[in-house]
Amino acid sequence: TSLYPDKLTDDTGKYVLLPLPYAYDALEPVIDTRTVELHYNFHHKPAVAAANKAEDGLALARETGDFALVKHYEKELALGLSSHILHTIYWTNLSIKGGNPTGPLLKAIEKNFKSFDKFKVHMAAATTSVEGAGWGILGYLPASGKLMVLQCENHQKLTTWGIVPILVLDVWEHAYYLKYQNRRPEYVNNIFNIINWDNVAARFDAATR
Ligand code: MN3
Repeated sequence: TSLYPDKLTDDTGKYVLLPLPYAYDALEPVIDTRTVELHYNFHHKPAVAAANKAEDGLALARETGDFALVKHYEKELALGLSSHILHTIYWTNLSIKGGNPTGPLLKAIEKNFKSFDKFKVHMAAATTSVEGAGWGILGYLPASGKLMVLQCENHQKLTTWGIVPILVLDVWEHAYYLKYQNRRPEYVNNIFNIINWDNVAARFDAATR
């Protein structure tokens, strides 16, 4: 894991779907096997294809000079690529081992949120109250040197340009509905038990290096 720990593209620049870092059932019982299987194959995977298709469409537009569909492809690219980036972080953010942050990441959380518990309440409240489908995001903004909690609607709205997301919690219904139905707060509360804080710390380390 180096500066940006996620491999989003292959050597030709095409976006690629990495294998999940664990088996479909590895997050049981917090996230059930079927949800992970559906989430990965029918939500993350098509986003990768959509991002590639959008880039192809834009390349063709540049070639032909016909930009009639430019708005369509720019929107598809923002949606597909943001989905690919966030899902790639989400999978690696999770591990059934769970735990708590330590070291420089813990220090930064305490500096920005007073305590880990206060951060957790803030992150859970922001994530639970995302309007519709979206994400709760902990990110680092190099320009201010601060960790921040963000809400993200869909995959691409309400972002803060330049922030480096280091912990992302998926609250699209596909991420929890089979097991939790409308009980989003229960899913959000339980997911804190399976955070891979070593992964979050590696991302924090890379972002602040
Ligand atoms: Mn999702």
